[in-house]
Amino acid sequence: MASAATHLGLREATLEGLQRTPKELPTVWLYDERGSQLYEEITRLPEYYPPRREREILRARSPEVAARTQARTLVELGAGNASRTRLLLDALAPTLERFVPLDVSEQFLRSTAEAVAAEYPRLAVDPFVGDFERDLHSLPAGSPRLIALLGSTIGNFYPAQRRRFLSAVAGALEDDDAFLVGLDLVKDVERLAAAYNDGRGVTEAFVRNALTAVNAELHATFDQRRFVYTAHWDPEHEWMDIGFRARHAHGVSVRALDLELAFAENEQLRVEVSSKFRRERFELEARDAGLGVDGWWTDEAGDFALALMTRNERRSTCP
Ligand code: AVI
Repeated sequence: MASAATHLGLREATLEGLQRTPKELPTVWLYDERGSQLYEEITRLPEYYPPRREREILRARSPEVAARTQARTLVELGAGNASRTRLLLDALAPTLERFVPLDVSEQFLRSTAEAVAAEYPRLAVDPFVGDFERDLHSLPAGSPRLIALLGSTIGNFYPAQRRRFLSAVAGALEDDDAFLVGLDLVKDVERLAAAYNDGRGVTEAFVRNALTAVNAELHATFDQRRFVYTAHWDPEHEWMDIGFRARHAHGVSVRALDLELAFAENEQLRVEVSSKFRRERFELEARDAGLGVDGWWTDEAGDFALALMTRNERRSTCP
């Protein structure tokens, strides 16, 4: 199993994030083992529609994706339990030789890899522990490759980060490779708010787990009772803004970072943003990054989209 040296990077990013306005924790704190389990639970919540919508599109369109890409290698970034990936694996069966799930959670990744290997005995399954923002350049060869980032995970990047990421993908793609991305689309605010404020409080538990993880790993003193969970729609940025606000003024120490934080009453602590997309704007962003959108499919309700991209230069030969 390959491994990425993300630890030092995460400390630096945490130090930097907590000194920003608003204060912020890097999203990666959400995905320790417990966080990954809670996220799986979120994907089954009635309010959290994206996985069902994406599955609907994959069910209908995977054969077309397979016909267009003829992929020998499928790389799934942020694979989780690869639940929707199986639709791609089935459709790609005639050409596919290798599946490379990549995730930051090693234990979770190991069980995903074992499950897929047992279900698809003809497939080489090579899990890769890593952070796809940093490790794109070290992905295994084996063109034509299909690199997939499902679940609208790209929505958790800030716009500048997303531009860098899309440029890095364009740089990592060989001529025959393709990139498939899942995108949650802008929609009715009530449905968006409900998706991140579920009735059972699973999303809140998922986001609170980031505080527990930082307390454990960085010897911090975040007190859950002093923070109220919040997830609201930001119409200017078209993202859900997810995290906490401090119930009252208080201090938090992050001993491993030698950091003393002062929270004012109602001050925000952001843990993630979840951007929602519009087709035209996304296509422009992709083009600027060096990627051409060759396929765009939505579910019947128009809630979610899958975009299939190749490097810009190839577009003239691939109408
Ligand atoms: C992983 N990512 C796409 C999820 C989202 O919808 O932004 C993470 C999530 N956060 C709260 N609920 C789900």
